[in-house]
Amino acid sequence: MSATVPGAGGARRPRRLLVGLLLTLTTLLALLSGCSNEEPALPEATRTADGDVGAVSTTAEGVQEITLETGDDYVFTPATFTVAPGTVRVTVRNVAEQMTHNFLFTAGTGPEEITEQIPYLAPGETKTIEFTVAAPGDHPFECSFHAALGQVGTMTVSG
Ligand SMILES: [Cu+2]
Repeated sequence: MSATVPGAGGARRPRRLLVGLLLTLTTLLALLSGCSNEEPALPEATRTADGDVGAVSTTAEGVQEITLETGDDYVFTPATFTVAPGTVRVTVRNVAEQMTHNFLFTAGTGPEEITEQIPYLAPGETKTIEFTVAAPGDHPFECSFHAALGQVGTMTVSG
């Protein structure tokens, strides 16, 4: 009779240990996956963009213009901007001393296909593309060389 009491207590203790271990493992896994998820999504720009970077302006002909900047990092500045349906002229300036980038709209992600792109933007180069958008919504873009490192952005076309 009395032998079953310590027996039951002894069986409970390992189970508590196991639960504790599982909780620790779960917490560790959550921390680890949280880190690896956040790192590419929040790259830090190592430079300060000029005043003419990032603002959408409209020419007398109604063309919407914007200049993005990139450098020796994995960031477009700005990474997000909004235009209205119509003609858009995107200039990308690479102020890097070492890094080559490119600029293209991520295939199959936006509400319409934009095939205009800057396939290669060497350090110090500035290139411009022009295209027309009609479909409201988010049009994701990327530097395909560094998309996995978080060099992505979104052009939103307003409705
Ligand atoms: Cu890049």
